[in-house]
Amino acid sequence: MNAKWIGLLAGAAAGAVAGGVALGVAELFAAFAGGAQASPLIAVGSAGITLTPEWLKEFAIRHFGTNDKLVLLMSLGVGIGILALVIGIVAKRYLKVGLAGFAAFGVIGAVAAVTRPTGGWTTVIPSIAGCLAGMVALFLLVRDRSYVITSENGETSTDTDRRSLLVTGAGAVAVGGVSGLGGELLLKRDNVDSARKAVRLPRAASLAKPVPKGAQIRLPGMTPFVTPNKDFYRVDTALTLPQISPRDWRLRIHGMVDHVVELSFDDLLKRPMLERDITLSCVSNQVGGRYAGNARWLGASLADLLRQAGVRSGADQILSRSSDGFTISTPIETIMDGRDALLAVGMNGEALPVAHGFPARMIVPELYGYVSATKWVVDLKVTRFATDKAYWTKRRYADHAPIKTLSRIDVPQSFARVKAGRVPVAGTAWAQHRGIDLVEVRIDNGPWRRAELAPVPGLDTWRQWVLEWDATPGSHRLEVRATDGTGAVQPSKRVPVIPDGATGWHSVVVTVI
Ligand SMILES: Nc1nc2c(c(=O)[nH]1)N[C@H]1C(S)=C(S)[C@@H](COP(=O)(O)O)O[C@H]1N2
Ligand SMILES: [Mo]
Repeated sequence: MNAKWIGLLAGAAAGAVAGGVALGVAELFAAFAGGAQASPLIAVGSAGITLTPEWLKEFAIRHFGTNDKLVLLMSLGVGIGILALVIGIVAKRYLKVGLAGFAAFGVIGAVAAVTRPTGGWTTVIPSIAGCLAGMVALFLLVRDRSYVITSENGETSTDTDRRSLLVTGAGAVAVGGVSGLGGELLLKRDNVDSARKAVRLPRAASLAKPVPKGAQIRLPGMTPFVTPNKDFYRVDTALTLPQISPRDWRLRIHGMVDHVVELSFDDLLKRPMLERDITLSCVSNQVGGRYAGNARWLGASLADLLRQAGVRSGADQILSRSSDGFTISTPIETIMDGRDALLAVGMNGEALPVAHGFPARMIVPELYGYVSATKWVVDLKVTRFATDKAYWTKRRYADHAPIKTLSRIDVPQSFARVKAGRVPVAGTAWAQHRGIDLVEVRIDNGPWRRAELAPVPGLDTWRQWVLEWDATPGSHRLEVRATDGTGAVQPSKRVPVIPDGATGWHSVVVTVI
């Protein structure tokens, strides 16, 4: 290898190591100032999520699903890695330019952190400390280590002090690694997992209706009627999960109210608890999609809380806010009209999982999550649609968004090969709070046939259905549509997710052998 290539490689390695030092040191400082949200990768990633246009977010949710955040962080990591290599190479020739590159990173990280809704001034510290450490490392790694050797006969030559370079490099790797890992460990202190396990949920004052026998259609591949917490879909803008200790949690109800109400977690647990089976779904759910889940929630009545605060006339919206600054607008009327709108603390017999809003979240039957289901909720402002907009409604999504009637074929799966003869076709349909009255299936554009409906505990959950089909060899297209409790038939017209949810009929193609 010639000297030029060695120089390039050395520069790239110096950039990578200095970049590692910067991120590691930033992580360590984040453990003391600002928390995980303030570590530059998370801060820049979160700012990225806020700034991303909704079509791209929609694309990410659709294609990466719950992994969208992992994909974002990994792309960010790779991008920063490549930039660090380039900065290192440049720094070999032009040290000042390289240092300026690191400084720019620090500024971007600091600005991203401080402009987060939860960002106080201390959140700039991790980015700045990290970038200063990275600049020192870069300087030490690329500085000139050549020295002049004069031989006995007076001739001079130059050599490089490789040993000192190696020692510096190893030292930098150690500093980056130890501070990064140490920071990670220290940040884990903030985790509320043990506080969550210690929560004793109160007994329900009003029990859920028992789930009728037969609500679950027993077929291999069938969706479970109750979604286990670990399988419940997750959609949110949080790159790191908010860690809210129940001891510190407070809910403030204010705005157009007669009295401001403040509630601690203990106050909340003392309220009469309702236990209800409610199916939640996401506006980003495509026809045939999986962004719906059904759980048994335990929570206090939101309507009672609002009555206690005294909603002033003219108010038509609750603007709820999570601890990480995400907002949701919900029509007051849907909370007060007698449905089981909950401030929930329990999900399927345990405290809410952290990913699903621990210690408290909202659940309102019939409304898509983005207009109802605020996780990590800490603030309810009684206001007007004319005054306040929420996170997604500022981004072209509708203010009023009842969940649209959808039905889905779960078995057989699309492109399945099945044996000719009697084949059960089964699936799930939902029209929360209106209920499912009819599900029909047709094969190859034939006549619609009525499926058998499984029993349900109420109108607020999804409903399973099954139809026996005499399958003949060949390729067949199966289609499904549902009719809700108001008599409205699920429309065949495909409309996109934006602004208020997708519609269309789900179909699968199967090969019968
Ligand atoms: N704090 C917070 N709450 C949130 C969101 C969010 O991004 N942040 N997303 C909403 C959306 S769009 C949906 S569909 C539901 C999803 O709830 P889950 O993740 O428990 O399934 O949460 C809602 N509540
Ligand atoms: Mo959603």
